[in-house]
Amino acid sequence: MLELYQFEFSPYCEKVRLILDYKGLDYQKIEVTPGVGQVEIYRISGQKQLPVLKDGSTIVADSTEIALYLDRKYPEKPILPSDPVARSQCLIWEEWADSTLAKKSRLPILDYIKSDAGMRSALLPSQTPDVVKTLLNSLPSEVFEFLGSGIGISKEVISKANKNLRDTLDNLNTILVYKPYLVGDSLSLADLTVAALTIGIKSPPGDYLDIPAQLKNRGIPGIADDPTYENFFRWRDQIYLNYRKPLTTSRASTSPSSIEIE
Ligand SMILES: N[C@@H](CCC(=O)N[C@@H](CS)C(=O)NCC(=O)O)C(=O)O
Repeated sequence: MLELYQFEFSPYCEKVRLILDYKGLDYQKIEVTPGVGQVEIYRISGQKQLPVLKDGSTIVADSTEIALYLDRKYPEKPILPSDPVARSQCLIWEEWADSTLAKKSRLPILDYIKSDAGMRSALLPSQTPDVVKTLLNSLPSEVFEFLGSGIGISKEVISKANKNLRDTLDNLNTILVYKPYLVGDSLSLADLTVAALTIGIKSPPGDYLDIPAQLKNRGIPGIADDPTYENFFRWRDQIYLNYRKPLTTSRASTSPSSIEIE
């Protein structure tokens, strides 16, 4: 079976999970412990970031490489258009989402996480002892405010980043009012990437992510709940409804294991 070395709340890992589900491929998730677990990832893939896919003796790192690999190796339900122009447009959208959309989302998400205790503990590896989670939850958000300002994130910078992200969501929202797919007339890697890369802005409402229930269908206040982007999130959630497989086990029973790679 395919094995996906991952972080549960990583948008790049989510992109690969969405592609795997879309293609109907079975896979096993292996949650990697940040830091120590990544040493082994470096050993097997020559770099330390996740996702990494293991398919028999083949190891593929980087969500784009994994997407291309999966479409080559498992061509049923293709995610890349066969028309060369559409294919190039699709890859340009994908690259835009992986870089620009991800970058525009980063600060607004960080700001949201640091002011939300539930969110902070949700992003810790599931095997983090409860005592550490409780301690982190009990810290007032001013502590995180202070840490934030220590690395130069002022309120003005955050508000500019929020405005930037809003402008981008506005554009996506408008495009999707007029057409159901970002490229051509069928679902492609472009749609799957944009859908997955926005889970941190607002998590999808269903039971897809191994995060506490109270964080589902929630996101950056003032953006996730703004009706201006309703069309975009309806489009995104429909992709989830159509293609993403819901979790089959609860958070408690899928706690991460340390990685084992022969
Ligand atoms: N270009 C990579 C980016 C992957 C990436 O940034 N992964 C993050 C998780 S969201 C990561 O592994 N961060 C840990 C680190 O950089 O050490 C891809 O598309 O897979």
